[in-house]
Order: sequence, then C-alpha cells, then structure tokens
Amino acid sequence: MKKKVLSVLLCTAMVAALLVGCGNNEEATEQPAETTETEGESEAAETTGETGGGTYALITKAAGNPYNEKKAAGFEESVKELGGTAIIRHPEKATAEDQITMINELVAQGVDSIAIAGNDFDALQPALRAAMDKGIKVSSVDSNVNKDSRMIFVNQAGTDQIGETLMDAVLDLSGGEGQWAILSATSQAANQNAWIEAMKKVMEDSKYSKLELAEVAYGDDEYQKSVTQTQALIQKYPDLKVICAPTTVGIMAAAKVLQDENLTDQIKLTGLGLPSEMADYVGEDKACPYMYLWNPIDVGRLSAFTSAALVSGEITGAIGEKFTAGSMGEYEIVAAADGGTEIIVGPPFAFNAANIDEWKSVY
Ligand code: RAM
Repeated sequence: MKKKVLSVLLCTAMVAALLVGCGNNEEATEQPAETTETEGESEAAETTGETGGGTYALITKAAGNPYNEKKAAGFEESVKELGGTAIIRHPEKATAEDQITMINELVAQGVDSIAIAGNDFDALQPALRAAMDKGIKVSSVDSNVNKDSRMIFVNQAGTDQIGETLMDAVLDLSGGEGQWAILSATSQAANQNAWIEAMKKVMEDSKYSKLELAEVAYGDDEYQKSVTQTQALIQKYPDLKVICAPTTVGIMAAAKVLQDENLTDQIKLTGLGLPSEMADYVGEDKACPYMYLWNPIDVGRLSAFTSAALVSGEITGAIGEKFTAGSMGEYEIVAAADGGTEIIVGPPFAFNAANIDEWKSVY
C-alpha cells in the first residue's frame, strides 16, 4: 500500500536523521479528508454517517487555521466511519468567550459529546461542567482544559517530549549559545503554555546554560500579528540566533519574514509547522533547517474515537482503560501531568529537506 510505503520511508528517514520513533503515526493518513465545515461563530457543519448513531461535536480553537481544519477533517472522517453525526464548530476568534457560547449552544442542542481544543485552561470550566451534568461526554483535544472540566485529554504528543525536542533543536541551531525567542500563539492557550513551561524546565540543565531566552512573543495564531511580532523581535534583539515557534501559524509567518528580510543566515527558525505550509521554507540554506509536527488528521480521528468510546461507556477516562480506535489501533489511558488523564497520539515527527516534499501534500 502506498500509504504504508510512505510511512516506512518517513520512519526510516526520521530514525536515521533524528532518532525519533514513529510510534502510532506509522498509520499516518495519506490525504486529508475533504472538509465541509464552514467558518464563523454562528455556522456549523454536520456530517451524518450511513447508519446514524450519536452526535459528536468538535470545537476547535479558531477559524481560518489549516491545522484546525485538518484536525476537523480527521474527526469528521472517523465519525462517519462510526455511523454518527459530526458537528464541527470553529470560533471566529481564539477566545474562551466564543467557545463558551458554542458549548452552551451544543448543550441546548443535546449532543452526545463535546471535544474541545481549549482557548483557556480554566475559563471553560462552568460551561463544560454544565455539559457533563447533562450527561454529555466532554474531552479536550490539542489544547487542554483543567482536569475538572474534562473526562480525558487527547494529547497529540507527550508534553515533556515536545519540550525536549524543541530545546534540542534550539541548542543545535544556535550553535550552543546566544539569545533565542519564542513566538507563541495566544497567551492563554494551554498547549502553548505547557510546551513553553516544558522547554523552560529542560533549559535548566547545564547543557543549555549558554542560551538566553530573550522573550516570549504572542502572535495569537493570527498570521499578520505573527509577522509583526517577528519583525519586533528582530528589531529588539540584533543578536538573536534562533526563533522557536511552536505554532503552525507563527512558524509560517516567521519563515516569511526571515526570508523576505534576507536574514536566513543570521537567524534560524524551528518549531511546529505544517509541511504543506512550510515546504518552501524548510532546508539547510532556508529559514527553517528542520521542524516538527504530528499528523493533525490523526489527532482529529483519535478525538472522534475517544468521544465514541466515552459515549458508548467503553471508557470513562480512568487510568489504565484501553480501547480500540478503529484502524488506529489500541490506546491506553495514562496519567496527565495536571492530575487528570490523557491519551497520546504519538511522538513528534521531524521534517527536513530530505522528507518535506513527500509530506507537503499529506498535511
Ligand atoms: C497551531 C495551534 C495548535 C497547535 C499547532 C501546533 O495551529 O496553536 O493548537 O497544536 O499550532
């Protein structure tokens, strides 16, 4: 199968180049499923499977971000496979307020489950608890909400593993010393903040003692704001050696700025990016020598299978429970760092000049 061959090739390149395992991602989806969702606060898309059976909602962080669209496509695809109805909602802005409105609407509609990529760790708690009180199964995906607001978190990759992977990239690209900066999404995004904390923890090791984190800037996962924030970092820190953007929107904006301003020799870029958006910028002599990500389609798929397992009662979100996520195979629920529970999709993949072209049409 072409899909398998592609996966094996990627795994081989990964292991050889960066010693990162492939784990569950070896089933990476070859082509994103077609998305039908619409954007905007008052709009939603529904996809009904053949046999019917359950209404599973997904609320992403915000509209207009291809990462969220790919995640939604995976979610829809798996809900269809399960014979259910998928409701996809993309808030207009990456704020808790927009998400609270959507949660309340979905509760009124009487959905069976809500999966949410939280724009705030704590602020969604009253709305999500009200949903759970009505029997709706609530999980978080991509960006966590606190343990009292969810039954389980579908985490794309281990938080500490992402922190270590990114810090090692910063160390390598800086040549071991100097100033570096983080270009994040919103200041309230739980996934971004968890990764930034993980990076800071890793940086305490003496191996990183010659690195100086100059600033954490926030582009709010808006392209233009991320461009402006990158330009400001460049101006403020003339000796800046590395920018690490753990957001697909931020890394693309930063890559464009570095390339347009002919700074690719002076400042190196790494972080988390979509191969489809970063193909022109990844390579040794380009803005971003290498970067990481996981398959966002698989993140959406696992979120759908998790919702369905919660709704059927196969799992409750407790540590040690196992379930089969369709063709993705078996997953086990483990303890999350915040005292709640999670399942992890797989380790981060590295993308570099050698494999970016293979992956740019996948996601
Ligand atoms: C952006 C979003 C998303 C994050 C990815 C890596 O698209 O911030 O939440 O997981 O980047």
